[in-house]
This record gives sequence, structure tokens and C-alpha cells, in this order.
Amino acid sequence: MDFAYSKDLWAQANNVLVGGVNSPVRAFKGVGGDPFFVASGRGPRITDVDGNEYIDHVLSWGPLVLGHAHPHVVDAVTEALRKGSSFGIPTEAEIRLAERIVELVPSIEKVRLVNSGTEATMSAIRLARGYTKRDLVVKVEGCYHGHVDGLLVKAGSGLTTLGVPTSPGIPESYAACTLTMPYNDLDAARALFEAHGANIACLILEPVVGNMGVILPEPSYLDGLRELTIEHGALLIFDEVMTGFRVALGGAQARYRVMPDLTVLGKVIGGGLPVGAYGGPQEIMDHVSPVGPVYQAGTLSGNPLATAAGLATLDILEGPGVAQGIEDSLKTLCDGLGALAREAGVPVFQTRVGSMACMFFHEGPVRNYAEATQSDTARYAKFFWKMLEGGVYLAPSQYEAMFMSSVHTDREIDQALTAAKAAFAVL
Ligand code: KE4
Repeated sequence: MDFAYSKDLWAQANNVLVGGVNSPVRAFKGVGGDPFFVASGRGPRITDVDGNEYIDHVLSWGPLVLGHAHPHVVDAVTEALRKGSSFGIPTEAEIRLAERIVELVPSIEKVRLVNSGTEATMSAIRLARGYTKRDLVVKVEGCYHGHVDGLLVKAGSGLTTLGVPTSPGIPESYAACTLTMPYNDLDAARALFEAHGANIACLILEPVVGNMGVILPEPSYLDGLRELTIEHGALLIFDEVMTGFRVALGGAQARYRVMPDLTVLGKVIGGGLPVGAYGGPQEIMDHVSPVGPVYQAGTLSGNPLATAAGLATLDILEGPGVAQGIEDSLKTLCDGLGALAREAGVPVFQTRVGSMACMFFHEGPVRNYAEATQSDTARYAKFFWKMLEGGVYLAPSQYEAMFMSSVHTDREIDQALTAAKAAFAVL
């Protein structure tokens, strides 16, 4: 495959963009080598600047549940743009998108639109602290909630599990307000709440983890966290930026029937444009300005283009059988990949829920961060590049999710499985 122009652009990018990218994962550090530059996308496929075409199973890290440049989304955004891109004045579309979120996500009565998942989680945490008048935040090791200062922490040593920063620029004192615990371990959660419960404002987690690969909650884990947080007066925050509208139309909370106090959304509700949102019961949300004292604001929050893209995406996604069809396509692909791996004698551990999945190069099981990070990332990297050669773009990291869209067809699935067969043969 020819990457000549991508290489040329990569050199130019590194002259002016930090690391050549505007988000680290795009630099392909997880798989080695240099990234290609994309020129366009249409439906399930993208084309790079050298004319190479790939089936896309990253879909902009989740937002493009209808694939690239869906006509309904393009028309809606174009029509909105002709009327003006931003006003900083209330518009009807913000109401309509908020109404759809309230209707679809069971625990949400009121919502605030923002511009990214990071902004949404940051705001939800500030609200939880303002509402409970407590400082401590609990997060799950391996979950990612955007680059929020207080959440870029890893498990500290010892029983206190006080967070230590994973990034320079975060004061130790700040990280110390974040406690960490392993996923799928209710005993660890109980011990942590026994020790700190009276000072814990909230527990935030990805109900289905998508940022250490895809890891599913063990039975009754989410229920257990719900009971525990109620017992200690802490808010339960589901970060559904990735799982929202993918694990189910109503998110993981609908699929697993566990209602959080606050929900964070993003990705799909923006249809590829910058949108985030946080929401919950009115009694909590009305603590946010201008109704309540917890301040949060944003110049472009709820802007006409992003709300148009989100509404158009939900128009199609809520159509009869669409979400189920995406789930069925992903099952077909994952079942095929599993069979090929077994045939080739390559140990993999597969996870899948709704329209997101993962194939760990790992004997299994993978139930938490410690187990996930035992995966054979070198083998994943080799698989990634062989799949790219076969015209299939997977996440350039073992610790990300694979996504499916409504416009991937049997043709794409067959091509992906053909590429995988060739890839497994040389792993
Ligand atoms: P953004 O600020 O990137 O819109 O959202 C942050 C975020 C919050 N919560 C969850 C569960 C997320 O997965 C994310 C962002 N996801 C990553 C991919 N795992 C985005 C890709 C990137 O960082 O470039």
C-alpha cells in the first residue's frame, strides 16, 4: 500500500502540531508506525490521501453510528448552516435534542448540553460536589472520562487507594481527592466506601467499560454500586459518552436497568459534531446555574449545527429495527472473528454488547484493568497492520473499542473476515 502523501503530511504535521495530532491516540503509538491521513468518508468506508480505502470500525471513536456523511445528517447540518452557525441565543433545536435525550435515557429529567465528553464529565463532577457538599470522587481504574484534571489519576499505593496523578500538571492535593478502585470488584468498592463514604461526593464509571478495551459488568455489579452509593449518600454517575445509544438506545442504564443519579453523554448525540451532555433528575440538575449555584457555561453549547447533526442521527437510529440491525451485524462479524482465531490457534477473549465490541489478544477472562493489561499488545499491533493491509481500519490500540454502524453490510463483513483470515495466518 502506498502511504507517500500521508508520510509527507505526517512530516508537515509534526512541524506545527504537537506530536502531529490533535488527540494522542491518533498518533498510532498503540500499534507503532505512523498514522495515515484521511481524505474522506462515505458510509462504512474511509479513503486516505493516497487513495487507499478502508472499512471503518472506529467511526470517529464511536459517534458515527450511521457511518460517514449520512445523507440525512449532511442535509440537516447544511440546512442549519444556511441559517447561521451559532447565536449564543436559545434556539428551538436545543429543546428538541434535549427532549429526545429525556425521552430515551430513563434516568434523565433535565439535561445540559456542552461541547465534549470531557466537559460533560467535568461539569457532572462539579455538580455532584456542589449538590452533596463533599469533595471526594471515586473512579474505576482503567476507565477514561476525558482529560479532566481530577480523573487523570491512577490507583495510589496502599489501602487508601488515594489517587496519584497520571499526568504532570495535576497537583498531588487535587489527585488526592480522587479515590480509585478496580472494576467488577464490589468488595473493593465496599471497603473504600466504609473508609471514606461520608466524604464521597460521587462514584463515576463507564457502566460498560470501553477504554480498556470493552469489558462488561459482572452480574449485579452495577446494582451493587447503586445500593452502596445510596447507602453512603454519594451520587452514582454513569459515563455513557461511549455506551449511550450504543449499548442500547437508552444506554447501559436501560440495558442493565440500573438508574444512576447523573448521566454523561457525548459522541452519538453529536452525530460527528462536538456535543456533550449531562443530565439527571430535576431535583439534582436544578442546582446548575442559572437555576442553582453550581456554575457551568459554554459559548457553543447546544449550537445549531451540532444539535442538527445529533437530531438527524437519532431520527435514523430510532427507526424500526435500526439499532437491532447494527447489533446483529456486529455479532456476525465478532462470531466470524472468533471462529477464525480458534481455527488459527490464536488465543483471544471477545466481548461485545450492543454496537461495541473488543477482541483481546488474551486467553481470558478479562474483567478489569489488571487483566486487560496482560493482553498481547504486540500481537494486536501485528493484527492491526495486517487488517489495514486487507482494507479494514480497527482501533490503533488494544485498549479501545470496535464499533459498528447501520450502513456496514454483508459485503463489509465478508471483506473484514477475509482480511482477518489472512492476518491470523501470520500472527
Ligand atoms: P471527549 O472529551 O473526547 O469528547 O470525551 C471524553 C470521553 C469521556 N468518556 C468516555 C467513556 C470516553 O470514551 C471519552 C473519549 N473517548 C476517547 C476514545 N476512547 C476519544 C478518542 C480520543 O481521545 O481522541
